[in-house]
Amino acid sequence: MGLAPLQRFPRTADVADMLLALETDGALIVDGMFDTQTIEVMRAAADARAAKVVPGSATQGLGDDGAAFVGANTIRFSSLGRLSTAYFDMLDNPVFAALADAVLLPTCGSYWVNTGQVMYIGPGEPAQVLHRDANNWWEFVSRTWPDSPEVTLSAMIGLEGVTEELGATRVVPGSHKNAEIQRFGEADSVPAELGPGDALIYSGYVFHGGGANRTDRWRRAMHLSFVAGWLTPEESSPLDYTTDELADRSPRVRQLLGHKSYDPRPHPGGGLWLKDVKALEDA
Ligand SMILES: O=C(O)CCC(=O)C(=O)O
Repeated sequence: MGLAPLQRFPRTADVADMLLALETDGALIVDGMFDTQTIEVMRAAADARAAKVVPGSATQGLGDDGAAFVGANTIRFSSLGRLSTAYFDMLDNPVFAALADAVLLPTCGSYWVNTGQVMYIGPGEPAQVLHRDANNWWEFVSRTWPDSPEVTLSAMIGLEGVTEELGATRVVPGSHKNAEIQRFGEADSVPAELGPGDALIYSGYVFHGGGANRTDRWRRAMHLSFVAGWLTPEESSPLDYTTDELADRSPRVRQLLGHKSYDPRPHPGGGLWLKDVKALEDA
């Protein structure tokens, strides 16, 4: 008997029900989380940039292993707000905000963008190794596992219809609770098929990975993730924009892109990411 698919919710569903699915399975799908127009604009901008990116040119900064992780026939790039303001609208998405607040704010005063990254998987690309995103912060996870609190929350967003055959992200339901740091195989996983604007939301501890692309087309999707404000994000997004360029953006977008300082409250500790010993917004 096959594994049950991930639970799906409309974007209007009760956030408490979505959080229950995240707690149970480590992942869920929100149908229509992003509106069609935003996705179309983002996809057009991503397509234009993708045409100039050499497949396989990304690395995770870890030599051969890093290159294999990101894929030899996969196109990846970030700095998405430089391509389209649709990216800023995506950062302000109210459903993702509600989920991220509930999951991350118990362990931090605020969180910021970990990475906003286009991930176009090319024809014939094999499946990516199943992994946990939170292992980016291994020094923390290895010292706290299996009681590690969530420090990161991710979304994989369809920029078009993404089927299993096209390389839908594969998720091992329930693996965020696996006390052993254990490897899983494809047979343990289910594909997170997405329509345009649907989002797979997943825990930093759930095993997942890009699926094999068994078609002759590119899989067009993008990843957006947040990380606790006291951890270093994967991408240096704050360097992409000047403070002036973000002046008209919402306080949330400025915070997410590192143009506000980190206030630990209600947790103890001092401010971080300051300038002249003052909050950036007051400096
Ligand atoms: O492309 C995908 O579906 C997943 C990619 C991923 O999980 C990653 O690179 O960390």
